[in-house]
Amino acid sequence: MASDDNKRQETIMSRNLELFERAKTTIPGGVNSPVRAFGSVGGTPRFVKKASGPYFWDADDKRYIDYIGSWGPAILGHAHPEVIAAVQRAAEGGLSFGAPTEAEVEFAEVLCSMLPSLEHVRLVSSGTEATMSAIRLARGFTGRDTIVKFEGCYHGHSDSLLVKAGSGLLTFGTPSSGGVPADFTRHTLVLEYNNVAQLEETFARLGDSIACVIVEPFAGNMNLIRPSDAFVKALRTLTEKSGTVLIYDEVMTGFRVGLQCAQGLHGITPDLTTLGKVIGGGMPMAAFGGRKDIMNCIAPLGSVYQAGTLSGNPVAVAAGLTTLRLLREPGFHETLTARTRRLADGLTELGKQAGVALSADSVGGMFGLYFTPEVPTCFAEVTASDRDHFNRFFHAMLEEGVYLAPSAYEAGFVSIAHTDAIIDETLAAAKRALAKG
Ligand code: KE4
Repeated sequence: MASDDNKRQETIMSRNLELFERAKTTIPGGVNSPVRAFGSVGGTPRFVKKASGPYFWDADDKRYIDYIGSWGPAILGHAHPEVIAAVQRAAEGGLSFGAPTEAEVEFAEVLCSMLPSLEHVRLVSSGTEATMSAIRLARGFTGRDTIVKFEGCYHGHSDSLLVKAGSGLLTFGTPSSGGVPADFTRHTLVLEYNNVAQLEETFARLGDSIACVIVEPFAGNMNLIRPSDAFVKALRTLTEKSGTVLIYDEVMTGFRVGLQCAQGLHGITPDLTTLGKVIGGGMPMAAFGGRKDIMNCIAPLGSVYQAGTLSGNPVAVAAGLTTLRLLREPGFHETLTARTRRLADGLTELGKQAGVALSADSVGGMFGLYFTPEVPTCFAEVTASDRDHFNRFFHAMLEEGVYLAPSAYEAGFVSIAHTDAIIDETLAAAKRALAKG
């Protein structure tokens, strides 16, 4: 006979499960983006009913402390009243015009004022669009075809980026997704993140034929992985020397790791930068920009075509402008960074106390949690972590009302609404979750 609590638990699962089963009848896998399906951790996705500040409530009104925040955008916490009000005001004037507006000019000016490397910027609607366009632009500007990315980094789902490392040390990639012709990835070189020697060898042999290097300046799609100082320096030095465009993909790190993004922390000026997530505050908004001489190649000025029906639409711009204004308030990033670091250090300490091989790291408002004794430095080390233990921990935390990224290979995100008390509550939950083994 199921106890009342088990019955309640089953009832809770039945509402999310019911929605998941229903979703699968019309949406592939029941989700509109694969990672949401809990494929990596198993179990039933939680269907969000509403969200506010650091919390969301699922279809059965169970509250969770949310450490995804829409995979980064919700840096202010969900449904910030000033963002909601700005979106409502903008919407009352019309949702989208397919014509320029003053608001998007102001938004471009704000982005260029906040990020010195942006001399010109073009607004788009997703990170995928931003990176796809930046790569096409780099190829058009240099007249070269070869591009370099790093294993474990994700830059959206455009064809030439859905590629896995070739078999040999410097062999070109092969498609990592169905539906991508081998021809579409044969110009893509996949190297190892933080492998300076391999990067140097690649440029020694192929430098003059490489159009661009695209890199996550702090990787967040193979969990959080920091670049070494030597790697950061080599990326800039080698690309500068060979006339290769250095693209900092800051879709995730942009205004998340600091007010001047990862490039500000690195002291590096990339040639192009892609942005997304935070700059839209949860609305479909992304951007690519950088050196004017490169941006002058984009249509209608130059031959590199790029376009978008909803690019720069006033509602997304209103959310972005308000978000960027609020995160510029004095002390915002210092507070966010300190709280995120307290979470990471607290998790590391709990792992030690529980005798578990667990480590954690953080940069600004993003963190990594690894079931490995040491913080990993590359994709191979991340994949060596104890994924089964992570999955048990993930579900134990879900039961505790804490929502982590549903994959051992994703970073987590803290918002300014995650107070010290909420970090403490999370650590107390983690202690109980670790005790379950
Ligand atoms: P979108 O097309 O999903 O807006 O952005 C693609 C993208 C580009 N560059 C970086 C560094 C990114 O992290 C992303 C998207 N990040 C994932 C999170 N791992 C989005 C979540 C999802 O795919 O549902």
